[in-house]
Amino acid sequence: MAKLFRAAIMGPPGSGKGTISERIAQSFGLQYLSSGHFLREAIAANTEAGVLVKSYVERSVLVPDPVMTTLMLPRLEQLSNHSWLLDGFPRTLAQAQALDSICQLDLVISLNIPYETLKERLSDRWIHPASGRVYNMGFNPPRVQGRDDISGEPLIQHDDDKPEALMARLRHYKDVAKPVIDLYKSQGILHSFSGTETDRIWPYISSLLSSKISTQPSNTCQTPTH
Ligand code: G5P
Ligand code: MG
Repeated sequence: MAKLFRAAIMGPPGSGKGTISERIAQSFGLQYLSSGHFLREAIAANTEAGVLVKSYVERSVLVPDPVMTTLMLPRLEQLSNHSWLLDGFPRTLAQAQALDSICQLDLVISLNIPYETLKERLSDRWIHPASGRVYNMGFNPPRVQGRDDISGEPLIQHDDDKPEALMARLRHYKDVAKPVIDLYKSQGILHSFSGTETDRIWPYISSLLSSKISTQPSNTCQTPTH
C-alpha cells in the first residue's frame, strides 16, 4: 500500500494557494481540501454553518476558530486512509493545535509573494458569486469577457480586493500566520517559496514533493476519542 502523505499550503490572499494546490492534486494524486471552498459551499447551500460564516467570508475576515475546526476536522477524520493537501487551513495557532491533536503533517508549504504582486493579482480578480469560481484577467481570463465560463452569468469584483482593504488584510494575515509558521518551522516541516510568478515557483514545489512523497515514511493520523 502507498504511504500516506499529509500536507498543507499557507500564504496570504492571492498568493496562489488554490492554483498550486490544483497542480499538486493533479500531479501527485493528493485529495485536495480547501477551507474557502467548504465555506462557500456551506454558504451556497444555506446550511446552519453557512448562515453563521457568511458575513465573515464576505468581508474576508477570519471565521472563528471553533467554527473552522468543526468544519474541517470531521472531514479529515473521514480521510484517515487517504493522502491529502489542505489549502487555507490551519490559518491560526489555535487551528494548527487542533489539527496537531488529530494528525501530524508531513510537510507545509508557505508562499511568500511580494505585496505589489498580490495587489496586482487581486485587483485583476473577478469572481462568479454563485459558485466562487475565480478568474484573473491576465493569468486565467474567462472565455467571454465579464462572464462565467460554465453558467454565462456576470462576474463581479469584491470591495475587499481594493488596495486599502487589501493592505489591511495582508497585514492581518502576517500577524496571524507568524506563530503557525514558527510552529511548523520548529517541527522541521516548513518549506518556504518566494517569487512573483506561480509558474516559476511550481517546479521547485513539484521537485520537493517528488522527493518527499516517494521516500519519506508518513506521520500518522489518529481518529480522536471525543
Ligand atoms: P480563501 O478562499 O482561502 P484567500 O483570500 O486566502 O481565500 P484566495 O483568494 O483563495 O485566498 P489563493 O488561493 O492564495 O487566493 O490564490 P489563487 O486563487 O490561486 O490566486 C489568486 C489569483 O491570482 C487568481 O486569480 C489566479 O488565477 C491568479 N494567479 C495565480 N498565480 C498567478 C501568477 O503567477 N501570475 C498572475 N498574473 N496571476 C496569478 O478564504 C476565503 C475566506 O474564507 C475564510 C476567510 O473569511 C477568508 O477570507 N476562511 C477562513 N477563516 C478562518 N480560518 C480559516 N482557516 C479560513 N479559511 C478560509
Ligand atoms: Mg484560494
